Amino acid sequence: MITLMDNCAAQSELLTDNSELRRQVELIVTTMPVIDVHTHVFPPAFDGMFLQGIDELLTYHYLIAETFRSTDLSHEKFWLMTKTERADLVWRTLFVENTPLSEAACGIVCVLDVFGLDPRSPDLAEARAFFSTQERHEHLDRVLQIAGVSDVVMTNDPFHEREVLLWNGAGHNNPRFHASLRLDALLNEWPEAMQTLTRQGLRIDAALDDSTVAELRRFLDGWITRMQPLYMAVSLPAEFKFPDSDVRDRLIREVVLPTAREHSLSLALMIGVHRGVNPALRSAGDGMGRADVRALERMCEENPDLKFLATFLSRENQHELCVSARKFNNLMPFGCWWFLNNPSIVSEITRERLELLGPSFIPQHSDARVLEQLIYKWRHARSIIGSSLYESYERLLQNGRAVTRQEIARDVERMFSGNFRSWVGLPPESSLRNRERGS
Ligand code: RAT
Ligand code: ZN
Repeated sequence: MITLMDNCAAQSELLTDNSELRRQVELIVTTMPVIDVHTHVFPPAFDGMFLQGIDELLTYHYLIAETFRSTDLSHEKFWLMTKTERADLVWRTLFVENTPLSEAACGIVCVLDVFGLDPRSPDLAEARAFFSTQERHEHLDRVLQIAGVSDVVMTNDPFHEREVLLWNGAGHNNPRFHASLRLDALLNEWPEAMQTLTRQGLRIDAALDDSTVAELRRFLDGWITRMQPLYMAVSLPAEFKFPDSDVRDRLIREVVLPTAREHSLSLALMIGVHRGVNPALRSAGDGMGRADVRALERMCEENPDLKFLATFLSRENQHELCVSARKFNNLMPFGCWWFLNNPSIVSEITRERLELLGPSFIPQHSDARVLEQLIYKWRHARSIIGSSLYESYERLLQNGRAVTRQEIARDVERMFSGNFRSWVGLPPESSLRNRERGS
């Protein structure tokens, strides 16, 4: 029988053997609960936005873009199809007529395999039968448990009609789902946002006079009260400059940053997206470009009392982001975003972050849109983060300093949840759950 003392001794034992070190790193990284700091996943209460099952998985915009690499079908004809027909086409094209080699396609294979479904099936009958018979809440809990995700941060848009209805109604009461207040519509589509807000009865002046600024501040205050977001967020084009002379700059300075200050909320900046590079692809048509990291540095420098989470879409910006984070401790790099979420690039970015920042960053977020994507995205991420971390500990060992299991667990916990919790002020898991139970 293993006693408590044996267990404590094992935790603090120095790991001087490479294969045992690797085994322990893998074990800790695969079992440590993670907070998924940026997703587009919602709980079942968000009617029509809780996406799950094989048809949603296969019509993910990453896979739609890839399907057009291997079919002659026109975009127009594709968009005329029903969701079921689109899913059938994606399956046939990427999984039957071709080998599913890409990261997003391999992810589907992983999900099917986890649920004991045949990834070589000629059609989707078996998978559809399985997913359509899962009870939503039980399935949600099962997926979160398989993925090892303790908490999910949603992307919540106060300009999204369906969401607005939900928040203005019963809201949701799933304690594992947290909101983030997304500001894209306000900061990137100001003319349309102005019209929407005016329709809602706000007094908005295009010249952004003082009373408009006050009205916009009240608008955000109201949403913060309703959603209780963990942070505010915006995605920005590669050309984003700060300071700048456009309306976005004024909105950031006069509305967003003062709101962040007043509510002690971090601002997440996701920089480098080119929206609608190919509009015919709709949601699959966005591209990317290299951004100027100096804009982020200036924002951190001008606002030392505010905290920023940041991620860049271009591989070329990753090293610069690490260096910026060494200069500004109000800057937290997070995730390998979207087109970067491929094993070769995640590995490179994670290693360069470990080398430049130690454990003081958030290695990954899933960006999942469909529930079951959490399974493959986290399985793949854990495997690469584990290898990168093992390399770091092995180098440490070669240099004369072994680590213990306890130290590995401390580092992994910090990167998988601790850094985020302390950045956004989310209480530790146990106290949060107790609070929700009313104790
Ligand atoms: O990664 C994605 O799925 C993108 O479509 C975007 O949602 C991006 O992550 C974003 O949040 O803008
Ligand atoms: Zn996203």
